[in-house]
Amino acid sequence: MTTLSGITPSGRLTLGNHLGALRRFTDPEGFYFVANLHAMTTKHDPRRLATLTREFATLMLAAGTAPGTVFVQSDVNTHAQLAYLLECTSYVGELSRMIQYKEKGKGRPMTRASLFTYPCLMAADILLYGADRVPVGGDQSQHVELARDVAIRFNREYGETFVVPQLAKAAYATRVKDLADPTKKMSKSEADDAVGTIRLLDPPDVIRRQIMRAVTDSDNEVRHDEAAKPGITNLLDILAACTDGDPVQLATAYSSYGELKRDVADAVLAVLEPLQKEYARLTTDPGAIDELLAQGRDRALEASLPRLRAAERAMGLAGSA
Ligand code: AQP
Repeated sequence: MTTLSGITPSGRLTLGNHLGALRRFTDPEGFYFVANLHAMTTKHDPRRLATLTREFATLMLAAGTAPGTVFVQSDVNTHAQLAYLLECTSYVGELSRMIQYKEKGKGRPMTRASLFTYPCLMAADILLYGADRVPVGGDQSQHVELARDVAIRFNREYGETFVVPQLAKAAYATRVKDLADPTKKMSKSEADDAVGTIRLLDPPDVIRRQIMRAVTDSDNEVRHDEAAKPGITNLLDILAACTDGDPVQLATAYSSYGELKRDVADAVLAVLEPLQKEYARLTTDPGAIDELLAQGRDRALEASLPRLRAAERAMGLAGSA
């Protein structure tokens, strides 16, 4: 089974991204990429994109993702090349039904064309590596369905070329909620100074302060109850994810919110401080990071090129032997 996962540099990485994604990027045979091409579907600042791309790749390495499995999407040309072939296999009708396009584009004429064709690039990301099971949740599942449809159509029209991916329900992963509004998830595209978002590279005192100020409720009973007590439940979930504990069980140990928050802050910092130290260590040697990313790029290219070539041949493109 091929493990493949991308993470879009649309804002500075959060605790949610680490607990839900980054720290699970552990398959030494996997492919983990900074999806920088996906960060260009809406108005973007080139300098910030370049900075975030480098920061993401370095954080992936700092989090322990095996060197050689980490790469930057735009370094591996096969993604954009296959995306074009898949655009030639997709229909305007199906792409216009994509919820993200409808929500972010809202029918505005100045919507970037890439927001419309983005699902073809995501299909290319998946199909290039023959990923058979794609664990995604929420609004990404529609895009995996599209990747399936496109793969089936391509195989039927041009000959068996792609593994048709199965949509796998994402394994249970903590959904970290925003500390200021625990009814919504913590998202990296929030403003950089949003008080409810913990960034992986925030200084420890800032992180501790944010946790101590997390929104809770007024009855002062520590209980895991998402509907009635979203703030406390979020803190218990974070504590459980950082300590490998059970959130319901952990609740029984606390009689005050202050005590719980202090332990959450300690647990989060126990996870993030080593990550920050390793990040700082890596950044002292930019050449070594370049080298690791070049390894990842070459391995991804080698793994994906045969399928791109097969697709090109199947579609009748000359000179692609
Ligand atoms: N709050 C979260 N809790 C747990 N996991 C999370 N992930 C994101 N937020 C949380 C996981 O991180 C990865 C990021 O995937 P993505 O870059 O495609 O973006 P996303 O899922 O849309 O994440 P964000 O942080 O909310 O970004 P924006 O704000 O740009 O939309 C995924 O594996 C996701 O499950």
